[in-house]
Amino acid sequence: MTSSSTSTKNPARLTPGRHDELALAPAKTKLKPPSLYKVILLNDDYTPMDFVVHILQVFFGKNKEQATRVMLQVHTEGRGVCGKYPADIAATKVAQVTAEARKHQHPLQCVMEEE
Ligand code: TYC
Repeated sequence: MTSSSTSTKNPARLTPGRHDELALAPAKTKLKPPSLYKVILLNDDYTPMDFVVHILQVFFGKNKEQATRVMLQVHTEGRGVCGKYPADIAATKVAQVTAEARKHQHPLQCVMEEE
C-alpha cells in the first residue's frame, strides 16, 4: 500500500473537513421487540406419548410434569403450544422437532403461527 492519507484517490473519504458527512447515522431509538411465533404440536394417532414428552423436554426446556401436561392437552384437544419465540428460533424448533420425529418414523406434526 503506497497511498497515504493525503491521497486524492478517494476525496470523499480523505479530504480534511468532510468527516462530518461520513458520520454514522444516529442509532435508532425506537426498537420494537421482535414479533413472536407460537410453536404448536398437533395430535395424531400414532406418535407415542412418551416420545412427545421427550420432545417437549429436549427442545422446549420443560420438566417431566410440564411436558406431560402439554402432551395431554395436545392428545385431548388436538393441539397445544410448546413455546413462543422470534421467527428464526421458532422455525429452527419446528425443523428440529420434525427431523427428530422422522428419524424415529413418527408422523408428529409441529407448526408455527404468529401470535
Ligand atoms: N395421540 C397420541 C397417542 O395416543 C399421543 C400424541 C400426543 C401424539 C401429542 C401427538 O402431539 C401429539 N399415542
